[in-house]
Amino acid sequence: MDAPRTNRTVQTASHWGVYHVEVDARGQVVRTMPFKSDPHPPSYLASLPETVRSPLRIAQPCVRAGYLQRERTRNRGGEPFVPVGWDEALDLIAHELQRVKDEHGNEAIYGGSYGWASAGRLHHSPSVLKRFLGLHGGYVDKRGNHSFGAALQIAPYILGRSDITEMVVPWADVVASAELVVMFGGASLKNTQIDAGGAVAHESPDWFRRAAAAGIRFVNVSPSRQDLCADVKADWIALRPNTDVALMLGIAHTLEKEGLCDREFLARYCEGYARFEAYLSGRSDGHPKDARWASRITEVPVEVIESLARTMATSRTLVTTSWSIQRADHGEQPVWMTITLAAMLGQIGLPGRGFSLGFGAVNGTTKPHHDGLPRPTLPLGPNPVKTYVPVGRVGDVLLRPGATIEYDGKTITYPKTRLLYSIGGNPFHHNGNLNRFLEGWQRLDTVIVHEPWWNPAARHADIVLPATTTMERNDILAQEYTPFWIAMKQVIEPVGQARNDFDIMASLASRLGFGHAYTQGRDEMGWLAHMYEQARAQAQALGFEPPDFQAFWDEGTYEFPPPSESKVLLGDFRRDPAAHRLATPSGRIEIYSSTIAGYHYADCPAHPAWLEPAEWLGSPAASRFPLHLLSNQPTPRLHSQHDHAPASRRTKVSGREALALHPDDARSRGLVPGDVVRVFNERGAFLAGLVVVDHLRPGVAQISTGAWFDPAEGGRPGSLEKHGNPNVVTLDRGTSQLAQSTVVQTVLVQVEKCDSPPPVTAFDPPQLAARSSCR
Ligand SMILES: Nc1nc2c(c(=O)[nH]1)N[C@H]1C(S)=C(S)[C@@H](COP(=O)(O)OP(=O)(O)OC[C@H]3O[C@@H](n4cnc5c(=O)[nH]c(N)nc54)[C@H](O)[C@@H]3O)O[C@H]1N2
Ligand SMILES: Nc1nc2c(c(=O)[nH]1)N[C@H]1C(S)=C(S)[C@@H](COP(=O)(O)OP(=O)(O)OC[C@H]3O[C@@H](n4cnc5c(=O)[nH]c(N)nc54)[C@H](O)[C@@H]3O)O[C@H]1N2
Ligand SMILES: [Mo]
Repeated sequence: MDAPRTNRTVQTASHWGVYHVEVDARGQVVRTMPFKSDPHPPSYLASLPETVRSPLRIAQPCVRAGYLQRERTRNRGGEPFVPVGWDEALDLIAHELQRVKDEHGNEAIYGGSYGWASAGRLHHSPSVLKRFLGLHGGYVDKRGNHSFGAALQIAPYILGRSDITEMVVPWADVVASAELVVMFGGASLKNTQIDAGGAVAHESPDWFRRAAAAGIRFVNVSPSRQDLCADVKADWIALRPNTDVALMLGIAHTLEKEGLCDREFLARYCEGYARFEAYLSGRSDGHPKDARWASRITEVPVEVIESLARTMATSRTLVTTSWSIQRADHGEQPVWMTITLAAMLGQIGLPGRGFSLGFGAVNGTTKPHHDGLPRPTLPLGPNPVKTYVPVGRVGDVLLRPGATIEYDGKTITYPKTRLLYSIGGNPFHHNGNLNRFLEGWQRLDTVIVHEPWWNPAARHADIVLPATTTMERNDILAQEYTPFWIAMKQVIEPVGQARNDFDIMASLASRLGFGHAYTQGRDEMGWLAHMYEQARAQAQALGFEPPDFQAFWDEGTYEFPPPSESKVLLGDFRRDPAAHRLATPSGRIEIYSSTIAGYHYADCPAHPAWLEPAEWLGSPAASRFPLHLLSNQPTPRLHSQHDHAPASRRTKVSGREALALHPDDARSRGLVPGDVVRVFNERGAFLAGLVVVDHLRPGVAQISTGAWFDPAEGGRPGSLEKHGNPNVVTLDRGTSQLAQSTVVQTVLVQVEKCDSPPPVTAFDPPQLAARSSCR
């Protein structure tokens, strides 16, 4: 880049918004300005500019001291790091990748690297890693995701499709057509700040206001009143966590009992309702799922359940279920039961009504959008290794190589992993039961991480390479639900010795003899132009007219014209179910699935059902651990990203992540706001700063995810976590044998005062050692 003498303004973008950065002649960030088309830019827009030069940036490649001595001490997270040169680090990695491949085969390499990384279509770290490892002979990949993994796996059996983010009704249709919106898990405004690949325009606050002005009635079914924006003055049904299916069954039973079901819809569009109805009525198991039964489980009064059922049946109703509800034990069931309940109401396929999964879980899914707009894309290439593991089971894989599990109707065998390569994700953020996970992690031969910052992922690696951030490179934003292609331009030179993930992989590829196959002779701008022109040709074939790459890059944005009509979820199917058969065996919505029946899974029966979660307020464990812990997405950051930025640190309480309790629960424990509390169960313990709130139901504790994992004794599984990372206490079992997805919302804890809390060290860089001192 040239070095200009005056301040410049450069456009770049993140998962949470497009912005302009003003930089001075020395390359210092002066200020950031939101994108002109964004009515409500998020509060933490400036987090990246603020942290780009943080003292926590990794200055140069580093190797764990014990690893460098080839002792394989397996004390990851508990040792200093030795700074090394780039060539030495790259040689070390290339040799190790070759050794593992030669001695153990490519199945010993785990490359399913999970994580949100950065926005941008070229420098998407997990993609550049997979392209590289594929050419190295392959890697074990992951299946599914942490966000909506249970829905992803069960939806094909119900609807014959797995495009979960398309199973959302657009806001405009809701405002135009719905009278009643019943939201299981609410639709917290904070979640719409972001979208994978980049939120461009934040419009949700306006939609809530329009919905309120249209007189639409909202019902927030959640342990937290804050899950729905105050503007819509929602009725709040504060059920016990993880009991949504029981409540839905109670509503369904009332509909049946009072003759309020749409029988015609069920007969014409659904398969197997009668078998479900036998369960609902209790004929098949002796337990009628009536409102009284549901009330005992959910603690929602019988009258509330019955009256809600009646209103739902007599209104133009939309039922929505948040992704959080399926991130729990038996998370497949709320998804199935949501669709079943909507089918009983008979409004599926009508504009603004029916059901939605994850309405408002991210920014874009409630917006009208073109189907399948082309996007500039870096090809991943083939992966010769066919072994894969469900993403939530990675810790289990590391601990139990050779074990078999059931997964989606198949038996899979865990591989023996020797080397784990992780870029663009934070395993000490996304995995459940971190103490058990750390035990598995310590069994690996080698862990390689690229990170911009000394965060928990970097601190628990053997070899750490400093990665650039978005501000230090060029890229293109092209998110599925935005009509924009946005140029993301390099704002500053790479900080310290940081390199782009793509360039790091290219250097490794050339050491391993497939450099050209990896780069195909293109550098960063070469790839961007190539990816852009390919997408442009596809767009032209669809009748759009994006300019050529240079013109796009100079202009900075291309906006697609809006779609001419808004799609109605399952609208075609409703209009003509024969011509638009679903891809299920019956061609219809399967309320009973013979395919799932054939799997004989006790934890995922053939129709939606209430199955007791492993831990909940109604279980025996609640006598020892009487609080259900909810760990929701954070307001001031994206997961663990920029936890070290001022926007996130301002929200800490007594230096730790805030844990919210109902006043009764605080009082009965003698706790006052600002106390440092110890939150614990049999799996672990963490510290947090107490806040006392009236928006939670009693018996529920709530903490945001994303506090950087900060164990009192680095590297030792089971030590006290000092900063407030909820995954120290969460479970790491699978939702069921069908989806094997994550269950982090299913967890009971106890909370007590911590009188002499150790200081938080999450934001102190690790100790660096000279090579000689560790011999
Ligand atoms: N208890 C609990 N746990 C949860 C959840 C929950 O609700 N409760 N939610 C789950 C869900 S839905 C999700 S999606 C996951 C999220 O889990 P993750 O996606 O793993 O979380 P992030 O903090 O976004 O991690 C991204 C990492 O990539 C790094 N990074 C950013 N840009 C770059 C880059 O260009 N190069 C490199 N090399 N690195 C980069 C960031 O510094 C950060 O460390 O967490 C899951 N975990
Ligand atoms: N600002 C910000 N926004 C984000 C993210 C972020 O990190 N920061 N992450 C994004 C990602 S990756 C994802 S997957 C989505 C996730 O979107 P969601 O899964 O919808 O988000 P959460 O905040 O985890 O959960 C929403 C609410 O569900 C409620 N809840 C939890 N358990 C239950 C239950 O058993 N029953 C009921 N009825 N309610 C329950 C909690 O009160 C919680 O506040 O959010 C995205 N949005
Ligand atoms: Mo997610």
